[in-house]
Amino acid sequence: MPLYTLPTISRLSLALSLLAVTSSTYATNTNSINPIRPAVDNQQLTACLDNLAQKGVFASVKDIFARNRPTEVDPSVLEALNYQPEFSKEPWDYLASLVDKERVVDGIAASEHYADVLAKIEAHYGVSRYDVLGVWGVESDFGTTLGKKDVINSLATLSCFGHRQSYFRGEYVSALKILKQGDITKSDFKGSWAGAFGQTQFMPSTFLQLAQDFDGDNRKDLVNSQADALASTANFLKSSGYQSNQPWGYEVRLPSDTNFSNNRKNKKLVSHWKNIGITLPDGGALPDTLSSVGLFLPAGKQGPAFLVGRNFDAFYAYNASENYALAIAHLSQRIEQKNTDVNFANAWPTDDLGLSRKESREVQESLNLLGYNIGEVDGIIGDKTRQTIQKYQVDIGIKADGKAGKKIYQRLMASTSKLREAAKVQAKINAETKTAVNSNSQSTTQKPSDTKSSYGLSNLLENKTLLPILISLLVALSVAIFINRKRQ
Ligand SMILES: [Ca+2]
Repeated sequence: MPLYTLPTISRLSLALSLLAVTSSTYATNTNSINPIRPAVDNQQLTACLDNLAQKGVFASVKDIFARNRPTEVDPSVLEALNYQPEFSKEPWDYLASLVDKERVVDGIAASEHYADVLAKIEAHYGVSRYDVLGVWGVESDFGTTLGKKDVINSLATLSCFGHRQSYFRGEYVSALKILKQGDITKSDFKGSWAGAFGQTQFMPSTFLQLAQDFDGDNRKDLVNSQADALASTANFLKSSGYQSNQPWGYEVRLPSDTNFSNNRKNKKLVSHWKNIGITLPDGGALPDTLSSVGLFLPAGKQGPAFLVGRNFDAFYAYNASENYALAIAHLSQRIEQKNTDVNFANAWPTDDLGLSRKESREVQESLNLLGYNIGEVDGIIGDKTRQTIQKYQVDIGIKADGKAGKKIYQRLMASTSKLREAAKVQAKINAETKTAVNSNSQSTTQKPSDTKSSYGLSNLLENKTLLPILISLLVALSVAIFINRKRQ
């Protein structure tokens, strides 16, 4: 979500309050939000909106305000506002889910599918198509994850309750202006709990300043039009100081005998960094593609190191977080290189790396198979998943840190391999039975005896391939029941 808004609004303080559930990827996972239910009621909302209706700032949107007044508080929005993360997230965990193989593959496909419009945007705004794709992929997973909260209802609630009412009232007025202009319809106006919406996840005030109509239909439709959304992202980056034909920076190798501190804002000539012994990861000389760069060390001197320029700062402007900016930079580069290996040349300083979304889904599925109630399998590691991992760690007698990394992933994969195999077989049987039933119900000539499923228990027992799997399933189920009993 871009936090580039009116200069009178403190982006930093908002950033601090929003960072906990910063990108839409996390904000939409309500499973991960603690149930801190504020004491508010619908009558208070009505009284507050009556009061707002009298304020001058709402005068220009009086009619549209009256026609779209919510009557009920959305408590989940206030829970999200008050959310305090229970577990800290290391940079390698953050990067692993935002820049995984799946997202790079999707980005490469998007670069080909939208090649024509991306070329036009690149020519018009002077912003690399890969940088636009990097933002698009991180913000909304290439337009597939836009958020489900009604923006008007969320902003009405946040304008009347909570600790950011003044800021959100400005966004509420902006959202009503967008509705009045007809750029976004009420039914399309869905987004994160904080009101960021569309494929670019713009806040309403950012939309009013920077959204573009690039497909020429006289609507700035950041929900349905890829051309509008991608052009708006390019326009945002350009207005944040993006320099054409410059890379965001590059990964480097530091000399081992020198101390360095993390300070990307302290930009110096490339020659300065060369003179103190910094090279490319393979030992090659730093390129002269950027004149002035700063050193960014996301995990200190021992982890990956980067020299970054002005365009990295433009990514940062989108969401006031250096790791967020690195996610965009990294995704952009891997899409451009068509390289699905998302590891950096220098390893992160940990023996327990983060998980891709696929691995996170497998962790959740495995916990479900073992009888833990993980809820929705969404590949998002929120508090609920980590609390469940803690329970599992207690049950098997290892350190209960709730950490969702490669170590717990490998352990779960090993202990549920038979269960997952059996679940796959069961899913296949279900699918084939369904197909058989469908095909039989469509046939009018078939005899009743033909409709009998070929997967009855006797058939299963006769089937030499399925029998060992069935036995494995029974053994694995016994293990799951054993663990369950131990927990109780
Ligand atoms: Ca348009």
